[in-house]
Amino acid sequence: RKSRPQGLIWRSVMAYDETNVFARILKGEIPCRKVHEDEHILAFHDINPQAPVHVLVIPKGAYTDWDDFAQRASEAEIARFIRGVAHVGRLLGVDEPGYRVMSNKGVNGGQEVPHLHVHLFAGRKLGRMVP
Ligand code: IU
Repeated sequence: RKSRPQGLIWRSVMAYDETNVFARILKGEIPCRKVHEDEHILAFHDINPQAPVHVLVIPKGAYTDWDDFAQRASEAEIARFIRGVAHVGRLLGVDEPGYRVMSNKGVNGGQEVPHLHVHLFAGRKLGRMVP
């Protein structure tokens, strides 16, 4: 029985679905309400907001989820993404009195779109998260 390609190669070839809706937004095939864009990230309003401010921030790189990103992205990419999310919070003017950042991973995390995204919720005092 042939052994399966291992680790990074297998993941990078097999994991990412290039037809997912956020890939199509990145390619400009589907419109979005853009908040911020640079070479590395895109931020846009969630189509179904769960708070007065509900923005999604995505890296432009082809990463399926938080774990894929942690495993394959360079430290520079990871740093840029985290700084990008915080930058978007300041652009939106919600860094004070604050916001919540969340990323769902996989079936049990409730992830619906298989391109890494961070939800930024703000605009009111948020309740405790009840799993
Ligand atoms: P999740 O973490 O994968 O469950 O979040 C996906 C989010 O993407 C969810 O909040 C949707 O409302 C949002 N979304 C969107 O903004 N635009 C779309 O075309 C689709 C989903 I499909």
